[in-house]
Amino acid sequence: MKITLGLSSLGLAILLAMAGCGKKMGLPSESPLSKWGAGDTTYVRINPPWDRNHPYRHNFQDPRDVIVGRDGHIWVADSLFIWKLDRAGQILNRYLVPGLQDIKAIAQSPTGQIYAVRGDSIVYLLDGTFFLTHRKARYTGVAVDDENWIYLADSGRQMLLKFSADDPSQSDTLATYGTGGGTVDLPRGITTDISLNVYFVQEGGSFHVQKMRPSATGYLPDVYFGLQGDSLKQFMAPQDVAVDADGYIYVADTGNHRIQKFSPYGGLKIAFGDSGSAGEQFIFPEGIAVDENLILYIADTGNDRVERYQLSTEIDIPEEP
Ligand SMILES: [Ca+2]
Repeated sequence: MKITLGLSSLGLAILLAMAGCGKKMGLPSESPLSKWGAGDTTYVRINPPWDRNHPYRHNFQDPRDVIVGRDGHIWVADSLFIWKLDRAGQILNRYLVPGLQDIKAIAQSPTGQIYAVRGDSIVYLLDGTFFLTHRKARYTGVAVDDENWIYLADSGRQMLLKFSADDPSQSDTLATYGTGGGTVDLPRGITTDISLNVYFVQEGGSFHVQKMRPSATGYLPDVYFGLQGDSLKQFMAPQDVAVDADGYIYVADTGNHRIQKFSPYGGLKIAFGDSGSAGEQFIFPEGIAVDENLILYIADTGNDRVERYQLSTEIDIPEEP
């Protein structure tokens, strides 16, 4: 299926509608669960958190996405800025994109370009170049693969799409609205892996976490799970997903104020976090990323901070097939 791209050239004004800001969120969970781990493997918080009390003074305001960039840096999008940090948290730069506030998600291309989405548009970083828009779109997630294809979750039109950053006339629809695996209902965060599988989370319906794989005839549902709720392997308005080099899936279970980790097949490995501002607590965390050392970076949105967590051991846990 071909889609129409409203593509404009460099220098056009950014026209950003203020629509699409309402977000459904679950109530804070009253679940007694605070942490669950198999065996003796747990996630340990790396101190200090990146917040305003840190020596580097990370004055984040509602950080909503964090990525491990292809340039090796950590990039954070908050309500005003896109921040570029090194792995130790030192602030290397802070970009104000003119007219572009409340960025929902960011991604970095193989050439180092940062793409940011906010409701109805996708833009280049730095010069604020207006890159793509659609009147009915509400972009809620963005990813870029090694071949410079840009993937978008569009909650307005209820679809996942991708297009080539090198030739935007090349585009494809990956999924459309539905209730089963391989369909979307209010999709949010999206990411890809080295095999070009596509992972996304969604707020609506069921199957809140999904993996799709490319095939000769299009994208096929591969792994999908998750009902709404606050039990293990249930979700409340999850906003982001990350995948590591071994295919483990990490979900920002935003409305439950926790992180859940799954095997490549969807078996629950670990869940941790509950509502609050202390250690091992989050308030509506909206973004998650994982680096090559398996350190998790979590945009703890409601606490205005970025948290890092590391696995306490490398002990193997028997796989759930
Ligand atoms: Ca993300």
